[in-house]
Amino acid sequence: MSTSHAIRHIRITPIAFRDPPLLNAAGIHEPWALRSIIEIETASGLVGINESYGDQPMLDALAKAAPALVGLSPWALNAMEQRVAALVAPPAQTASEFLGQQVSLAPGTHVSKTVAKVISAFEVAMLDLQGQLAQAPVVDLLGGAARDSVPFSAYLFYKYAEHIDQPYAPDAWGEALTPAQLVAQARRMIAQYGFQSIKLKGGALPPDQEAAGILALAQAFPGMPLRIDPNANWTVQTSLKVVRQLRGVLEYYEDPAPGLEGMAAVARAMEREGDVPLATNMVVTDFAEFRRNVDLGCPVKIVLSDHHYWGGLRATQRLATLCKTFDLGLSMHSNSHLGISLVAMTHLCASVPQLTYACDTHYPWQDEEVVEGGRLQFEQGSLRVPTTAGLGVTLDREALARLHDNYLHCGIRNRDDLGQMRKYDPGFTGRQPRF
Ligand code: GKR
Ligand code: MG
Repeated sequence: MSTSHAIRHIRITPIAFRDPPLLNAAGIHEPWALRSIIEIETASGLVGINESYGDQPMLDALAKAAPALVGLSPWALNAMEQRVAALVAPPAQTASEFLGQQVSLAPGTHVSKTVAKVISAFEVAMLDLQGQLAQAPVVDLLGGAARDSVPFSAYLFYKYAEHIDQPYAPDAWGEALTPAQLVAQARRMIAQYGFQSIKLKGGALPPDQEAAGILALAQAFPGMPLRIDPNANWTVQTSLKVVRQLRGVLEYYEDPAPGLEGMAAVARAMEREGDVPLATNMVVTDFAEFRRNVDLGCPVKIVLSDHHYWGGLRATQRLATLCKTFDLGLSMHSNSHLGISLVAMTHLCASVPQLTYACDTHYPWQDEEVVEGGRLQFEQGSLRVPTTAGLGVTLDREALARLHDNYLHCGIRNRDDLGQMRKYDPGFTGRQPRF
């Protein structure tokens, strides 16, 4: 390939966008969510883009690794991976060891994931460049589309009506703390996006109240697949109590109890009762943990992957092959994100034949965008797989400048749901499992 397409420059722009006061096991979302926008420019003037985490350690790692890409061909993904791995310090502990210290809701923020996250951040932007060079959508570079649209689920959260800091006008969703308010939230989200399955972020309110929320959803949406995810904030005993309350209602049970051992204990007890499969984005978060799950006889039956921390789109395809080998289901986890991240997920999911469940997305909770043309449009809960070159989205430079300005002024540099919750409740310990 001609050297004129060699990588000349990498730009990383941190951004912040409005995020509602969503409750979870760790506490509550801060008013601003952070992301980074990655631009890889070739000598010929092409620009490949991507979106990833925006916490300070990630920005530092991206800045450290970026110079190593200069001079590489956009096709040289393996060389990029080697250079990143050589530059970014390998973790001293595994993700599980980190998780053991403090249950975290966002494996993507662990330092144990830094190499995989940086590789993913650059890989997607390089695939975008490859697509522009080949005049092919990214999904074609991944082997072609197994489906032409990708289904997502309605991702419900318990929430307050407004942020305690009140940095901007309250969001339009209002409070959701009761089953009736939760059903109203679901109705609104489904009317707007057409989702055909529902996930409830739990682990925030007492488990009986959350079980009542799911039962109210089951009544309001008969036949709709339902999931609950308390992010390991329940003991094994509580997990079993809740799943019994929800017998016959759940499609899958996501991360009820802490650790692979906790999940295995829940699975063993449920097996005797022929209950729902367990899913995770907390205890199978890399290939080493995948192996541990296999060694334990696969208590976790569904892996919720996330290309942002699994090492990219190609690594997630490898994970998909492993899931098929071990007869495990596969779907996708999400964090607060914008359109570039969502469209990368869409290309990936289109390329994975055995995607077995509708994917998570926080997208309805965001009201800003960084891509030209504004917010992506769902049709009946699904996103069409782009057919134009590369990712099929381009940066809206004005929006990027505005969101970067948000970042400069918001004062947040690392996600801190626990610290934010302490503003509402100074005695909040964040102890997990809490229930
Ligand atoms: O956004 O509060 C949140 C979620 O709890 C997120 O942090 C989790 O990583 O959505 C995620 C999950 O499924 O665990
Ligand atoms: Mg989860």
